[in-house]
Amino acid sequence: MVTRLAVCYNRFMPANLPPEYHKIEAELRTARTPREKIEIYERLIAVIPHHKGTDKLIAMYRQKIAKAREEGERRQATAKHAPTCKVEKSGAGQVVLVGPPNAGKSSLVKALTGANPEVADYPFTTRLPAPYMMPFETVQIQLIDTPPVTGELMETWFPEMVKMADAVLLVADLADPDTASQLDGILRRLKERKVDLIGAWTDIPPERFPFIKRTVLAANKLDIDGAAKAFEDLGVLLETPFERIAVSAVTGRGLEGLRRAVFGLLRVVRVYSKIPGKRAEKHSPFTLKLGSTVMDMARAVHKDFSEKLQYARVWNAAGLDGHRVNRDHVLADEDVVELHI
Ligand SMILES: Nc1nc2c(ncn2[C@@H]2O[C@H](COP(=O)(O)OP(=O)(O)O)[C@@H](O)[C@H]2O)c(=O)[nH]1
Ligand SMILES: [Mg+2]
Repeated sequence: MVTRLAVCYNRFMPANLPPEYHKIEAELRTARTPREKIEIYERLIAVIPHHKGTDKLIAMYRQKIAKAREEGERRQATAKHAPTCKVEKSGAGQVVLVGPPNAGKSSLVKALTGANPEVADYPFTTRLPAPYMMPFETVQIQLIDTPPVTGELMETWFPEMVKMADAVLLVADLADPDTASQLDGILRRLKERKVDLIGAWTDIPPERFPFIKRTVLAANKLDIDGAAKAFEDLGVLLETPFERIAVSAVTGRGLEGLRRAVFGLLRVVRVYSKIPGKRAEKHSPFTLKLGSTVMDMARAVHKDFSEKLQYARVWNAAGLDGHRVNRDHVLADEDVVELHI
């Protein structure tokens, strides 16, 4: 067996592989699960210099990845308890990060939430989904940091978790020239598993909910040389047109815009309730679905309120200044509402 392997490797092995290659390759000896093997094959492909002399070697690893993936799927299908990863929702909405290894998902979560997820410059540091709360003005949005995925390497629970989330934050790596094709691979794989990621302002036909997820693309590592050009190219190369926001988890550039875009994905309005004769409580809004009415708000406040509701008064930046509105008046983001029973 050992000799056969050696022969096989020699046949494809170009002479000038970098030292990391051999270090990573040595890890194969201890890899047990298909997932562990795929991780190592992907890392090997990443360090192999791409040129004519290495084509065969890369092709061989791609074949091995495909094989290991089939093996993994077979094992999961026959496993008694397939792993699930359900994250309890909290805050104004749940947004799951999706992206290839090393794109900076954990770094972004850290920069956006102030929390401390594990960050490392080697891929696959994050192994399980982990929720963190991101403050945005007066609300908190739940961000889920996730293990990296690729078109080849996606655990069966991953698409299920995306299905449960309210929206997706896709992360691209401006330092990686292959990032667009990596993202396309991820999108394709999700589609195979019946999850479609779409641009933020596309309408979702109600009968297909919840397998279509509004998505914004954070193109990370804006601080590196050539990032502006890479950002432009990404717009051309990506098959699906998402709203793209260039950010740097390191310098913090673009993060305010990203927070707002993530909030926009949720399609909710924040409304502040006001007691007659008192000032509005501007720090703890009710978050309601976009299109909600005064009556919906009354229901959210208290069941009794909705039964007895007569009218409401609304204050907002658009010019309502305590105007009287009826029960089916549609509320806007940041309206201050006084319910009258
Ligand atoms: N230059 C630069 N490096 C970054 C940025 N964000 C993350 N990184 C680096 O990219 C590597 C991977 O980051 P990590 O957050 O662990 O990526 P993940 O695998 O997607 O969670 C680490 O070495 C980070 O320090 C960024 O905005 N700029
Ligand atoms: Mg990570």
